[in-house]
Amino acid sequence: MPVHNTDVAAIFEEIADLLGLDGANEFRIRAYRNAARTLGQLSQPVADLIEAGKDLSELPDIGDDLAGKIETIVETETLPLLEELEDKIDPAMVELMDVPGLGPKRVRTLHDELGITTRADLKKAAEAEQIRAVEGFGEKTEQNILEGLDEIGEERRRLLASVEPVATSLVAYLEEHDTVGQVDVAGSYRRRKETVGDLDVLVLSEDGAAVMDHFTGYEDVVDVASKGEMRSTIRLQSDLQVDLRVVSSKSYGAALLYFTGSKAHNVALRDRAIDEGLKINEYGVFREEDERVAGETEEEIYGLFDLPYIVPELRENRGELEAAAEGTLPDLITSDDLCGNLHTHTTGSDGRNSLDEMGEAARERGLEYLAITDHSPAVAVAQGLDADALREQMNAIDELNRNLDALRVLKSIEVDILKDGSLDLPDDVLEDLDLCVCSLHTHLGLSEEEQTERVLAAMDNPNFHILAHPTGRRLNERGPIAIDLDRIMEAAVEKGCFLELNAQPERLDLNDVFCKRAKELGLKVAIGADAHWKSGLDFLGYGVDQARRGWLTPDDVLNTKPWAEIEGVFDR
Ligand code: DGT
Ligand code: CA
Ligand code: CA
Ligand code: ZN
Repeated sequence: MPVHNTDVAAIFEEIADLLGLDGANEFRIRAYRNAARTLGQLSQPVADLIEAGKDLSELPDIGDDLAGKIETIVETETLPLLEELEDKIDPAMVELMDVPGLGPKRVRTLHDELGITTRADLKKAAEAEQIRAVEGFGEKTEQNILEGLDEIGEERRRLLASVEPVATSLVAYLEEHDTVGQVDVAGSYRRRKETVGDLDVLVLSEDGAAVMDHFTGYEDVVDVASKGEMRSTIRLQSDLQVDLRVVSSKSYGAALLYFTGSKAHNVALRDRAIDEGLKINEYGVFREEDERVAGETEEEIYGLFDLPYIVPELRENRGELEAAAEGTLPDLITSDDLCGNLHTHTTGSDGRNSLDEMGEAARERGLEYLAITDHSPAVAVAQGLDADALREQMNAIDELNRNLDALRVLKSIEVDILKDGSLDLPDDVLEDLDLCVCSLHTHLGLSEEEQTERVLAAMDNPNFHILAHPTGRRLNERGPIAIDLDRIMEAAVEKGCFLELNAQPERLDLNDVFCKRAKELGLKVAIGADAHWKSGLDFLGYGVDQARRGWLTPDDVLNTKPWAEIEGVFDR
């Protein structure tokens, strides 16, 4: 895999941040930032320059030392200095930079003046009004910090995708034990929430003590916070907390239902129980005098309330109990229903695999069609395609399609919506594409009114088909932009456009709530992997998870249909 200019720039930015946290001198920090900027604006891959024997120190802001470092990064994908700094700086301080308004310099000052190293310290100091007293800060900044902390939360929540391999290994380990009959990861993980606070694991066994010894002996455990026969809590190397409960078969369904949650779903179900003179808890459902009437399976418990089984993804008390009672639960989409992907990058812009490689990967995954959507020129760091380069790619796609039978590669582009609502490529080339995916990547700070008008104006172009990652959020990094999605969704229905559910684990944008809203408006959603390398196509599954949480059926999703059936909708 070639190292991109953006990768090198990211390492330099990271070094600059870490040097800032370390209290290094300003000139040294700025040297790395300037070099990162030079790399970001370079029109040729540095890897190619090096291969051609060019002297990198001739580039602006790159001296001999940085030129050498760039070569090391291109060769090894990392830098000893970066690793040194990562070892030296407390990761909690690095995380403090996620608080909006806090850069390395301010984090360093707060550390030196008030001894702040964690989000909890920061919150306490802000609430005690200590921050306003530090030079360079003030009441307003203190207020912003508190609001920022609220926004991102005190604890970092994990991306579902990053927790999945950890959970899978743990389950496999627990299943190895002789007395274990069943293992389930309940909680937000089972509901497939986009982020997870901790793991709530249930184990079916009649020998709690033995299971707990096995559990706390797992090689990935770094801390045992509590250990009992029925319940233990541990912390894994990745800092993830796991609550484990051992349950016997007569209560297993009740425990699974209870610990799957959500809390709001549990409370609503408990209210139904009270109405019927029943008591429901994690041990079972009971009539007066503690007579057990159900508990072994979830189906049995829902059945007691005359309800069909409700899948975990719907258990958020957003109308699922009512729908279940009326018999109108949606028949949710599954990964098998998807037959194409409408958002894919290649080495044509910032992807890591070639057109042919991405085609092959799509075929291996059984997809029937794959839209190639490289960036347009406005995304300079991604070295977007201009009209000529796009025409060239379109020819390459024709050629590829001649050699493929099971897969159809579609000509497309992820074209930037410019500030005035025009699209970043001329209409005559956009017209010749199969479809056009449109994105906001710049001017994300416009007011809600301006941003909404910008997108509405863009939708007036008949070449506009799908609005990609509509709110621009990046989980744990950046909240949604200010934009009136209700207006945009209504306009999309009217004009025949669509919105994407971008399936990248840190985007998942549209989110579950907006998916449900789209469905209510009769707007179909396109699930797009936004794959930048081959296995990026597997992100589609995370998109499907959120689509299910958003009540979507196969009919509510554009790319569950064969290309022949949807081709026409892109002819506005
Ligand atoms: P998380 O860990 O923050 O991503 O979210 P959850 O949903 O996994 O929540 P967690 O780990 O605090 O608790 C697991 C489940 O246990 C939760 O989904 C529902 C149930 N639960 C926890 N606390 C309560 C409660 O106070 N009342 C009821 N009815 N259920 C609760
Ligand atoms: Ca949990
Ligand atoms: Ca928990
Ligand atoms: Zn993209």
